[in-house]
Amino acid sequence: MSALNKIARTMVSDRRGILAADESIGTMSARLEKVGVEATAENRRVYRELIVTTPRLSESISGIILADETFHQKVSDGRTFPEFLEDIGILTGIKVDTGAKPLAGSPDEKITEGLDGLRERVTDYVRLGATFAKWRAVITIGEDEPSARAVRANVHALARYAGLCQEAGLVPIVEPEVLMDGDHSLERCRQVTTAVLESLFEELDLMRVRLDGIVLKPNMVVAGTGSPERPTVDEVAKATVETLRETVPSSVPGIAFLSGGQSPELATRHLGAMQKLDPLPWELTYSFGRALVGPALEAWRGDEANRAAAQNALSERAVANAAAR
Ligand code: 5MM
Repeated sequence: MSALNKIARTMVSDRRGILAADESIGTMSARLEKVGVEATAENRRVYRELIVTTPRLSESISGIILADETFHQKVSDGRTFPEFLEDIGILTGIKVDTGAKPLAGSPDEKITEGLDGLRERVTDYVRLGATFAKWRAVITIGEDEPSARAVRANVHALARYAGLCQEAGLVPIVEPEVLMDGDHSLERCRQVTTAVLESLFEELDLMRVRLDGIVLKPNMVVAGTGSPERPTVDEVAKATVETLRETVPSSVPGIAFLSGGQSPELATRHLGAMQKLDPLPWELTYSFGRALVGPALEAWRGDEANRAAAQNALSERAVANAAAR
């Protein structure tokens, strides 16, 4: 077993999942302000410390994805976040993309940037304790979207990123997110997700990315948030697993879903229903952001007196997702 494959397997096995705590400064600041907390670097640090010090977190969480700011910050006892995570048995991941920007020629679509200087940056992150990385591409569904341009540009960037990570010894989480925004049907989401994943695996192959050393982080196949369609949990589970069976080679060790704006409970129910659709050639787990930490942030609201309640809210989601697996 290669070192990359070993890390990837650790990330997705033992019923554990990956916590996405890598909100960019802008996103994290907006989320803090929404719950009445001033958006300072120190408050972002305090909030992230609350998350990582949740009791028994490592029983259900295998890895935590950090943003660059948090990666270089320290917990109260002076250890860096990567040092602290290593001590409690959780792998450190790092978000290495620099965000989704408007795509030239398609102003309503996005291309994720961050390839310039990436070889040097990933080398530094490895030296400071990272074992895996994350890059998120965003694909929009609309009347004329996604364009072939947007899909090709994004899967190309994902594959280049994945290759550079593997070269440095980091497992790349490859995240092509087909957004839930819009009034499209579940069937349309399925078609777009299929096309994006087919294109992604062609590009990963072209760039000589070792599939046994990645973790795929896709969207679930759902109807758009503005669609009148309300698919059942079983319908979403079936459409998602069928789409993945058609497109994801069995050499990929694990698939860790994003939640994409689903409620925490619904995301967990979808994950649970998929486990029953045997045989699954890969581990199916989660790498939720909002669906894991949303209730904790609401409970905390910046008040130290709410610390235990917030950590309980996170534990509850983590344990529920472990049980769903
Ligand atoms: C935690 O949010 C991540 C970073 O987003 P920004 O760079 O926009 O702040 C995000 O990439 C996240 O890891 C995934 O989208 C999954 O999160 P959800 O909330 O969809 O499960």
